Amino acid sequence: MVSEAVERTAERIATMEVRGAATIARAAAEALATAAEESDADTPEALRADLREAARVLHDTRPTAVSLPNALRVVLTDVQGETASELRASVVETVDAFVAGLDAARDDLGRVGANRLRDGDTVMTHCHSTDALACVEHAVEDGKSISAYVKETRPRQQGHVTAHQLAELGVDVTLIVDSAAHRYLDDVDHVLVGADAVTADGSVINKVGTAGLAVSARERGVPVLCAAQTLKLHPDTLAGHSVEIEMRGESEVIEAGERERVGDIEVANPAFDVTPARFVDAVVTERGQFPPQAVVTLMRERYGDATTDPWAEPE
Ligand code: RI2
Repeated sequence: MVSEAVERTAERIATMEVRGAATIARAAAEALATAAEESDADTPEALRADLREAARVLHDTRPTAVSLPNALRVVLTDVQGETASELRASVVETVDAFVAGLDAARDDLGRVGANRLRDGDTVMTHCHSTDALACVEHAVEDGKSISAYVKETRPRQQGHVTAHQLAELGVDVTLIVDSAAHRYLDDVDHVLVGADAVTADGSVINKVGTAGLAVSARERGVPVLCAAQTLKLHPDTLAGHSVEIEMRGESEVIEAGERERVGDIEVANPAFDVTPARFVDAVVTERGQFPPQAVVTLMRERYGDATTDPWAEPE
C-alpha cells in the first residue's frame, strides 16, 4: 500500500501545485525517502517492493518531464542494503545526495549560462524555469544589468512567477502576452528557456509556445538558449522512443460558463511542444554549453545506452 504522503505528493504533481521539471524531480525523490521511512517492511525485498509501488504512483502523474523518471531511476538503482534498516538508511542518504546534486547542477549551469549574457543584455523568457533563472541570477551577481521581456505563458501564466522572481533579482521586467513576442524580438539579445526533456537528436521539449518563439527568433537572428541540467536529457530517445506530450484538461483554457456560450467545440490543451535542434543555438548544462546536436554524447555518458524502469518490475 502506498503511503498517504506519497499519494499527496503525486496529487500535487498531477495538479501542478508542484511544477517545473527540477522541482518535480526533487519532490518525487523526497517522496521516495518518505515512503522508505514510513514503510514497515522488515526485509530488503519487501522494502524494495514498497519503493517500486511508490515510484509507480509518482511516475504516472505527468508523462513529459523526463526529470521525473530519471530521478526515480537514480534513487531506485543507487540504493543498497543487506537488511531493511540498512536499505532504509541508504534511501534517505541517496535522496539527500540527489537533492544536493540538483542544487549544485543548477548553480553550475547558472554560471555557464551567465557567461553568455553581457552587461545591458535583454532576454525573452517563456514559462518559468529554475534552470533558466539561474543563468540570469548569476549574471546579475556578476554585476551585469539585465532586462527581460517575460511572456505570460497561457494557459497557466507561469510567466507571472518568472516576472516576480526576475524583478526580485533587480532585472528590469516587461510582461507581455504570448502573441506579442514577435513584436519585441528586435529588442532582444537572447531567448532564454528551460526544458522538460531534451532528446538524443537535440530537440528541446518545453512549455507549449517555445517552438513558435524559437522559429520567430531564428527569423530575427536572435539566439535561443536552452538551460537544462543533464537530468533533463531523455535517455529513452537514444533507443528511438519518442516523448509523450502531455494533454491537459480544457478547464485550463476556457472557463465552464464561457465554454457553454461557445458551444459544442473541441478544446485541445497540449502542455508542451517540440523545438527541433536547428532552432536552438545552445543547450546550457552543468557540464558546460553544448550545441543541441552534441547532447547525445553527454546523454550516453550519464545514462549509458539502455535504461531500465525499476518501478515497472513485477512483484
Ligand atoms: P525547471 C516547466 O514545465 C516549464 O516547461 C519549464 O521550462 C520546465 O518545466 C523546466 O523547469 P511545467 O511543470 O526544471 O510548468 O528549469 O509544466 O524549473
